[in-house]
Amino acid sequence: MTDTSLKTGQTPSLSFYEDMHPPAADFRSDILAGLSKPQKALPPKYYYDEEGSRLFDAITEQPEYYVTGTELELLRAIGPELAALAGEGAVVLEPGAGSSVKIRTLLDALERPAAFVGMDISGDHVRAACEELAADYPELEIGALCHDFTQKLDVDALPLSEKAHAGRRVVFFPGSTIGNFELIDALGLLKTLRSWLREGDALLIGTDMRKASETLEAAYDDKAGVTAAFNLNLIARINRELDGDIDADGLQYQAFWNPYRSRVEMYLMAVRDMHFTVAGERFVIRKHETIHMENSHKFTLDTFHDLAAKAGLKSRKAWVSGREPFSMHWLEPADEAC
Ligand code: AVJ
Repeated sequence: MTDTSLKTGQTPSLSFYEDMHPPAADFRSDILAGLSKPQKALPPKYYYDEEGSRLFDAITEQPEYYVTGTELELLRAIGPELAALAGEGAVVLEPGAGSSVKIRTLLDALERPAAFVGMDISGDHVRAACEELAADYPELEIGALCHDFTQKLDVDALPLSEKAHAGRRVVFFPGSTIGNFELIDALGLLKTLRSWLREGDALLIGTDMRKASETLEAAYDDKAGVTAAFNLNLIARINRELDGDIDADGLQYQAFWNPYRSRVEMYLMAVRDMHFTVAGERFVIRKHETIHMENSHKFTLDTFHDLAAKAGLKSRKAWVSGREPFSMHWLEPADEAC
């Protein structure tokens, strides 16, 4: 993209970068707490070190993992409708700003968006991602926020231009990330996102849908073993960073569809009794005992709308992919909402 407004050699810069100093995650105490539970469990947010992020990108390229490709295809297909709903000069906010291909698809679809605000718990990550975006979208006001969901956010107070503040806010939350939260926490997160919206603003959110168990179990346990490697990478990270000696060869990855809770549950199961040490603490895992790694909830249009309604959000429009069912929702604040 050419841009005549920039002097040669000048790097396109962000309109703002603000570090809200989210509470630092404590890898050591979170892992020790998880391994000490009666049902061992590890927080999925720790998957994403450098190797973990690389492995996740590789997951999205596996033929069985339909999620990313399906969502992107759907997003492209509904672009004109999104443009009509958002109107001209919209402000897009993306919490957990990650896959730049999705945000670019949205920005390209909209009619002269006024601003983009990326937010992430990692300041370095969100700053780099937004700077890259700024290089390609010189017309757009772009801000980066180091922030997490547990922190209050006053969108009115962000240092955006008057024009941007006047545009419709579109909070973009793709990837079915909402599905990784326990339902009670998903509800809390939806309430938080709802609190950023004024009347007429919207939450554009992607949610994966219920489908055949074979399809789901294959998507979360690909033949090439990338999802298994993604899970075992967290064990390697624990061994490396917390001076652990867990024998990864004694752990077997398993994904299963739990229709009663409408979610894929991911586990590492011990194939034999194992004693191990992490950060100086001793643990035992018995043969067939599991470490719960992650959940990925799947919705129907109705179950997701019911959840959204509890958060004070009503559905204006929903789209379902023609391939594997995956949905995008345009939600607006309900009048009677909190
Ligand atoms: C984080 C929602 C994109 O649940 O589909 C994929 C995470 N874990 N394979 C999902 C994941 C294993 C993924 N998302």
